[in-house]
Parts: sequence; C-alpha cells; structure tokens
Amino acid sequence: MADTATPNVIRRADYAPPAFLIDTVALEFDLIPERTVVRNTMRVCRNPDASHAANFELMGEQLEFVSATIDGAPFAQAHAHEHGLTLDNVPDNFELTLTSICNPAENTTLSGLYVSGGNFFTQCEAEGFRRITYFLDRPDVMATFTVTLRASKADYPVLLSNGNLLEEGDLPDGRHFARWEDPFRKPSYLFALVAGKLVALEERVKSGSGKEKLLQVWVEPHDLDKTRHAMDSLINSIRWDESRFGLELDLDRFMIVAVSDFNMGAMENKGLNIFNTKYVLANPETATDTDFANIEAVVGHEYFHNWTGNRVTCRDWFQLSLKEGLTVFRDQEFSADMAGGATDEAARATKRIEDVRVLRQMQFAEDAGPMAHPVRPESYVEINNFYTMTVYEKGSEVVRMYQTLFGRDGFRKGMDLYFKRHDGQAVTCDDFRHALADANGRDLAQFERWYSQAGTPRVSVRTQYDAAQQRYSVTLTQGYGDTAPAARETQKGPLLIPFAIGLIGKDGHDLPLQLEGETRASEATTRVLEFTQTEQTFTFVNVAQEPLPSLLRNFSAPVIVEYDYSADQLAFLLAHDSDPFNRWEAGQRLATRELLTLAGRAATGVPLQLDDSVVAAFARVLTDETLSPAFRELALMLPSEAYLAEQMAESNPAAVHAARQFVRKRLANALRKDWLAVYEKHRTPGAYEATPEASGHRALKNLALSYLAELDDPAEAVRLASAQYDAANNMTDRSAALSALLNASAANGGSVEAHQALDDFYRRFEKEPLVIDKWFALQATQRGSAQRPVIEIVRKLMAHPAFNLKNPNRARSLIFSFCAANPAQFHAEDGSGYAFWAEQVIALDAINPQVAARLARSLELWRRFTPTLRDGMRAALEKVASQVKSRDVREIVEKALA
Ligand code: B3K
Ligand code: ZN
Repeated sequence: MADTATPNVIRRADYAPPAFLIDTVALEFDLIPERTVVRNTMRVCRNPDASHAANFELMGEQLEFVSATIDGAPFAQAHAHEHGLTLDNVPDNFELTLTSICNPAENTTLSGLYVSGGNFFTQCEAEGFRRITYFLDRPDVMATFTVTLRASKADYPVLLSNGNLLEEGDLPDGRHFARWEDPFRKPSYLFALVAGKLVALEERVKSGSGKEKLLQVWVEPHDLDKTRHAMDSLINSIRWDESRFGLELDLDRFMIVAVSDFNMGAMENKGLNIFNTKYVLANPETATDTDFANIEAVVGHEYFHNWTGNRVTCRDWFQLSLKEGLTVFRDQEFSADMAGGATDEAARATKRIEDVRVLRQMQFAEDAGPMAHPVRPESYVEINNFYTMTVYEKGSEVVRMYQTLFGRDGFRKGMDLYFKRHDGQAVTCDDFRHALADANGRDLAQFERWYSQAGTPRVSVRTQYDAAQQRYSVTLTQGYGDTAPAARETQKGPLLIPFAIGLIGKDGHDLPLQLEGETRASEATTRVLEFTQTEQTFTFVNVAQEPLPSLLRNFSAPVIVEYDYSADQLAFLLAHDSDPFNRWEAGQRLATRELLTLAGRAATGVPLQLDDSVVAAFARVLTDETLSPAFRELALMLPSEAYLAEQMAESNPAAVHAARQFVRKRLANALRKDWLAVYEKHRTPGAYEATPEASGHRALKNLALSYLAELDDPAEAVRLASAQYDAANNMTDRSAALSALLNASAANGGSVEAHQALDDFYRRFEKEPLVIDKWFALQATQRGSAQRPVIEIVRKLMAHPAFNLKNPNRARSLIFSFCAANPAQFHAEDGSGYAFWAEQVIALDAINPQVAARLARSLELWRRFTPTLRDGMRAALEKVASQVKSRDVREIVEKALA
C-alpha cells in the first residue's frame, strides 16, 4: 500500500510536516458533466523542514489518471492507485503537470466537483479536493491558485472561482472561458468553482480604508427575489468585522452562491462562499423569523472565516476548532450585537439562551455517548465525522471563556496578536492560546485542558452564611461525574473555570460583592471567580443578609452546575435575577425538575399532578409586561423531550412525552385566559417586519397558540389557527398555524382543518423547495397517536413524488426530522422506528456517506435507554454495521457498538 493510503485511525500524535511544498497551482478545467478534464500545473519543492522522501505521494480519489510531465517532459515513473498517485525519484524543485478526468454528473457524495440542478459546484473541505485533481490535500500546504474554466457558453454562461477575475472570452464551438486568480495563499480545501445558469444581486460598498468592493449573491434566476436579506447580512458582517475586530475584506470582490444540493450549511471558500439555499434564500412569504436569523448567522459565520480560517488556517484537521470554535464565537457575538448592540443585555441574552440550549441539548449528549471527544480530538477514522457540536459549539464556549476572563478589550488584544504572529500560516490551537495569554500577560497552561479533556464538567456548589461574621462562603468542587467511558481516559486534572456569580438579597436586588482580602466592594454585582482547583472556597465579606446565589451567570463556562435550590428559590430567581440568562435558567431548572419527577411517575404508571406553585411561577412570566416578548417566549417554552430524556437514569421517551404533554395541557387549561390575552395582544398586523422586536411578538403569540392547541376543548384554538393560517402574510405565522392545527388534531386522529391546511400549503408552495421541506418536516415531527402513528405517515411521504433521497435537505426534512426530532414516535416500543432508521442509513450510505453518517448518529445513545428500547436499537445498529460500506458510517456504528 502506498503512503497515501488512509490507515484506519489517524492520530494527532503522528503529525509530520509534508515532504514537499507546493508554491503555485494553475488549474485548467474543461467542464463536461460526465467527463471533466483537469490539467493541474504545480511548482513543487522539497520542504526544508521535513525528512527526505525519494517519492512524491499525492492524494487522489475517484480520478482517471491521464498523464504526468515534469519540467515539460513526460514523466514515466508515475503510478496511479486507489488513494492517489506516486511519482518515483523526483527532483528537488520542479514544475509538475498532471492531467486527470473526473465524473461530476455521477458524483452523489456532493464532495469534490459535482452537478446540481444542471450547474457545477465544488465542496472541498475536508478532503474533497483530491476528488478533483491529485494534490497534497492537507491544510498545511498553502499555495496561490490560478484557475481557468472552459465550458459551453449556452449551458454555463457564468464561470466563477476564487479571487479576482483576470480575463474572460469566447472560444470556438460555442465554448467560452474565464480565468481567475486568488492572490492569497490557501490550502486546497478552500478552492471552489461554480459554473452554470445563475444571476446575481450586486452591491458595491466601500470598506473601512475606502476601497471599493463588489458583493454578489448568485442564485438561480427564479430565486433572485429572495436574496436581499443575505446581501444585507453580508454588508452587516463586513461592517461588524471592521468595527469589532479591525478586520477588513481583503479581496476586490466577495461572492456567495446558493446551491440546493449541499451536505451542510455553507462553505467559506476564499472569496467564493458556497451556501446551501436554506441559508441564503428568504422572503417573508417563504422564510420564518428563525430562517432569517439563521441566514444572518451563517452569512456572518462564513464571512468571518475569511480571517479566522482562511488568512490563518489549521495546521491539521485535529485543530479544526481553531477556526470553527473561534468563528462560531464570532458569529454568535455578531448576532447578539445585531439584536441588542453592545449594551442591551436583555436582547443579547435571548441569543445567548438559544445558543446554550443547543449546546446543552446536543453537545452535552455528544459528551455522554461513544463519540465523546475533546475540542481538539486525538484521533479519527473519517474527519467528516468530526464537524461536531463539540468542535463547533463547545469550541465556541472555550473561546468565549477567554473573553470572560480578559474582557472584550483583552480578548481583542489577543486577537490582534494572533493575526500579527500568524497571518498567512497554518497553525494550532496552542498558537491561539499562546497569543491570548501573551497579549494579556497570563500563563494559560492550565487552560489547555479545555482542549484536551472530553466530557462535560460538573461543578457542585455548597454555600454557608455566617450571620454573626456577615460572611458568605461559596465552595466549588469540580469533576466529571460518571461521564461516558469514551471521555474518561482524557481527563487529567482540574480546569480553569471562569465562574460568574452574583448574590441576591431578600428584596430581589443584587448585593455588593467584596471578597475576603479586598478593601471594598466592587461596583459590578457580578464577579467572575477563577476556579482552578478541584475544590476551592470563595468567601464574601460584609454580607449583611443571607443571600441567594445566582450561579454561572450568562453561562460563563460549559459546565453543569449542581446546587440544591428549593422550588421557591427558583421561582424567586425567575422573578428577580438581574442576569437575564439566569432568570431563564431558573425557570428551566424548575420545569426540568418537575418534568423529570412526572416522567418517573409516568414510567411506573402513577397518576400525574403538578403543583399550583409551578403554574403560578409560569403565570407570572406570561403576564409580566416588563419582560420582552422574545424573553417570555423562551422562558415559557419547556425543555425539549430529547433533553429531558437525556437527564433520566434510563431514557424513556414515552414517559417524557407523557409528562411534558401533561404539563403543557395543565398550563394551557389553567392559564387559558392569559394565553388568549397574550395571543391577541402580540399580533403584528400590517406589513411584515423582520426586526427582533416584531419577531419577538410573533414568537410569543405563536407560543400562546401552541399552548391553546393543547386545551381539552381545542375548538377555539382551531378557529384561531385556521384564521391565522388563511390571513398570514409571512411564513412564521403560516407555519405556526399549520403546526398548531396538526397538533390539535392529533388527539382526534386527524381533523378536516389540518388536512385542508396541509393540502393548501403544498399547493401554494409547490415551486419552493425550501418550503416543501417544511411541509415534510412538520408532518414528520407532528404528534402521533395510537390510531395514527407518525411512522405510517412518514413511510407514505417517502413515496411522495416530491421526496428525493439524493437531496440532503429533503432527506433531512423527512427522515432526520422523524428520527432525531420526534423522539416519542421514533422510539415506538415495536421497534418500527429503528427498522426504518436502519433502512434509510443503508440506502443513504450508497448515495452520500456524509449524510448517512449524520443519520447514523441518531442511535448512538442507545445504551442509556430502557431495556426494551436498548435491544431494538442494538439490533438495528448491528444490521447497519453488517451492511454499510463507507468509512463514515462504519466509524459511527462501530463506535456505538464497541
Ligand atoms: N467549514 C465548513 C464545514 C465543512 C464540513 C465538511 N464536512 C462550514 C463552516 O463551518 O463554516
Ligand atoms: Zn465554520
């Protein structure tokens, strides 16, 4: 086997610099769907920092080798094999030209060069470039690229690649060409090309230093009316990166292209971002408020990668969080600034709450299963499986902790030093940490553990008040509890945890904070404690009354806090905490505790009941007009079924569903008048506005509608929802109304109103694939009943003419929605959900391994479920393990079964 053959497990410890470097690359494409010819001319030299290798090993996959020349002369010692190309005994410094052929039309993996909707697109991260041409396809090989595209002018009038357009023109036989040059060195994973029938929304803007920039959002012609929001988001991103980080757009033009077949959200190719249509196209009729917000976030994310990812990139894929964690942090801050500016803490908090909710539901679950890994993994089988919640979301929390420790200014100083040191380089997470440490004069050696230890840390808190001495001591203990075995072996010692705390007095106001040894109380009533030992006590002095602690304010570290609050104390925090995040948190703790008790009862068949005090706490939030609607919506939404099931000693989705539904019904019936009043009060008549305020009103109003749909007699809710559906001038209201109708009708085994609305929705939006995705998803996630299990509906929809397994968005909208977002139905006791899952993983594996592997992950927590479910899941996993072919899926199921 040649050196380029992929061994089973790739380890971080085995990193070695490349034996050769590539300085320049000139690519020529003759674009033909079934047979694209690629000519690749590279300037190659030996790497002075690597040990000598006689042969030059290039990676290549699914390529037909045609020829090799060195310095213009044919080179006979070139051997193509399954994993690439080996050139024997090459000189020290040479020009290499390789010609090869690939088949974009047949490429259903959507990695490399492929055809979608008759147009050409590429996706190269992480290892797709080797499916286009032979190359040192690794991020620490950075070269400058010139790209010539040739294609039929009628079929592919638009020809795009990275950087600046040098020239374009006609060729004989109805063909034409375009030549692009990217002046910045980049690794191959940032290469991109697009060719096809596309149109663009264009804007010209001036960057901070006064240079004019051309911005384009390229889409299919019929989607041009859905590009304004993406363009505005791009302009806002450019402004924000200048003002918050002093980072300017470095190219003369910046392009975003939308494609409907795409494995993930979007890709930050230099100057030519390629996006899933889902994160570009929006207008009020087709996109919800959540879609608008997601587009802003993803456009921001990919744009911010231009500096954090492209100008400074990763040395190897183990460092993925270097760019992803940092860029997620930057997009989260961008969205928060867009919603609330730098100072509106309540508005910023809504974004923070949403992000933490995702982290806790998804990343904490990842930590508890067989895929648990540190932010900087130690090994992988298939790198595409490591674009995870841990690398992205926990990685972002790790970056956020630097800012929490050093403040915004200190964080900025660290970023400035990072770019000063590493612009144009491929570096490591350690390099980033050192820049932050050095810029702030700190030793951050202990902080390294956040990158190397897997699992979710737990901080348990004990407090003691000494009334005579007016001292209040807070003792923190850290550890990991009994986390997943996969995480345990990485855990070496205590973390540096920035633990933000406030103390609240009997009147609900924050008390002054003075730690033992300080001469006076600080102005700020939130203090970030630097918690570095396994156990550590912090003592506050001059505490005039016994306070109630507000712990881990604004979720200052990605940990689980254990503290025995009483229900009354939680209700008090929910009503008074000055930290908006912790106000929300108190409500969630209260609800989670009740729901878990109820789920335990439901599991053993004990009748359910809910204490009036809990209803009263929710009623106060519902009617508190001093709170923003967006915040109230978040506070009134119960923790998800998946999150609750994960908290049980043995996950029991049916019991969780019963408990949660019981509480929703109880809150609906007990507060019926209030829900109705809120529904009326927060209507947004008139033209649709996409502002955070208007979307907050819609969110709260639609939450009220969803509770009203739980009423024992849902007639009134059905009337309101039908009217809302018919009158809606935006997708937020229309889809919320449809969802309310579906759920209100589930109890009765289906209703006329729900059916009619579903049919109407389909006919109205038949030509809008992204809306039809919603149509599938709404049905896949709907509540089921014994008479009408959702699996039957899903199987029927699989045969719908609009269903297409090859399109990842469509597959996700139906299959993933059912398997990952409808736990009560998916985990049916008869195992029907698992059988369906196995079929679909196997079918997808043959088409698109990356998408299949994502779906495969929906059973990874199988060991944590009740025995009957566990057996069914294991059988399904074993079936998949015995049939799948791809490295991607194999890694997932083998780890799950190990
Ligand atoms: N960097 C890409 C993700 C690539 C995923 C490859 N399987 C998008 C992003 O994080 O911005
Ligand atoms: Zn990213």
